Amino acid sequence: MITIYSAEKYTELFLTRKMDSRLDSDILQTAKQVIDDIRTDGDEALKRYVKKFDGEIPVAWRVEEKERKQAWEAVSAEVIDSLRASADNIKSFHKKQLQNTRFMEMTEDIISGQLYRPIERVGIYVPGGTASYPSTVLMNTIPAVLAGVKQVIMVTPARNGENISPVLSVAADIAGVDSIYKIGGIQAIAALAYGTESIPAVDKIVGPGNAYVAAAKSLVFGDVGIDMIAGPSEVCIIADETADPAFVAADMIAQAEHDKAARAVLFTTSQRLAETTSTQIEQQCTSLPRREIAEASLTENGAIVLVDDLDEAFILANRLAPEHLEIQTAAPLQLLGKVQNAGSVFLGSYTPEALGDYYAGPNHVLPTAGTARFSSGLSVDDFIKKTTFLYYSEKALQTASTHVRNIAETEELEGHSRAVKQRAAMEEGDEKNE
Ligand code: HSO
Ligand code: ZN
Repeated sequence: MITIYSAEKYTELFLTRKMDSRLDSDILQTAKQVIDDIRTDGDEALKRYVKKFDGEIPVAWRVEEKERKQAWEAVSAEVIDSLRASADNIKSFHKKQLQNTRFMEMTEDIISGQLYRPIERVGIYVPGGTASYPSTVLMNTIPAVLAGVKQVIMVTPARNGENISPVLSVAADIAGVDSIYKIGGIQAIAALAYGTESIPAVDKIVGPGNAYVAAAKSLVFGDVGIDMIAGPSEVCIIADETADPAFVAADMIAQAEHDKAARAVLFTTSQRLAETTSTQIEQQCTSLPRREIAEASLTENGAIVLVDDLDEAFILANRLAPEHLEIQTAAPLQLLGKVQNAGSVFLGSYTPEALGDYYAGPNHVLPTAGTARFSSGLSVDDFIKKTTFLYYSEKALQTASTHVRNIAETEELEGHSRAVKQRAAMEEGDEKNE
């Protein structure tokens, strides 16, 4: 099912392709229309589009306290317990990302620094349908709450126009979501970005979604912040002969079951591991409930690549810039320094990606499609703004004035130059208020 490639062939097929634009133009056009209409007509347009795309309009958009309370009855004690344990781990990991306002310089004459302030209102998009995950509610909400966001608003489509999935509601309570609205798709992004009579406008929208949601997020970006444009999930595994093929196969399948477009790739120095992993993949897939999806993903997008040595594996992995990078080798920690581009790294045979997806603490909202070259996974920083500040005494300005004026005059911005000159007697001959 999965193909074994040489490093050269893999590079030619997967690493030298021209990147297609990640957003489909028809979808963008539809998204633009919906956004424009909701922006001008508010709730009335929102209703129209919910009816058109989802069929049923919820009686009330907002999930009332009663529904949130009832949701707890519908979720088992074990799952609640595990969600809580996971939330605790995510909290302690992300708490350490918090930074205090800091001073870069502090003398009698010059003070400078950076204020850290939370974004005021954040919208969290949670997909409906099969990709509706409580873990995603925790991963998106917890860093926002820790950052000090005043209002976290979650949106997720109602099932048949009625209730939302109870486990999403419970996860929202555990994570600290303030209010939940039963809307999804482009219309939810538009409503959050611009506000309607019943949906409050937010300052930033985060969370995964399908191609329509991604297109809508890209269109509202600029008016509001967004986290990223998420693509299909990916895992890249670097393994030597010491790796267990059953573990490697299991992790590739775990990725592949997400989506037919998901991508799992193994870079290995061992021919034997390449072959046994391929056999393991076939065997393990037979009993998988999402077999069809996983097999399609592994056949179309999966790859096992033979490399000469681990250095070559890292060259390829860094070019791929995968969302998840697993290192299953004899001494994984010693290789961490070779990682240049990856969303999140999982070290050793007993650190499957699934551990990070659900429980351990690092965020599972990560850059996909090679965007780890220039961006990072979701963190507390995504919910913080940094405002720089500066103080100069009269004396300090005096000292700086020549340099400022020289540059201002080169830019032919005399007003800038005078703003300094007004305050500082420049040289002999210069007079204040000249
Ligand atoms: N692997 C996904 C996260 C996830 N897995 C949620 C299961 N549920 C993207 O990092
Ligand atoms: Zn996953």
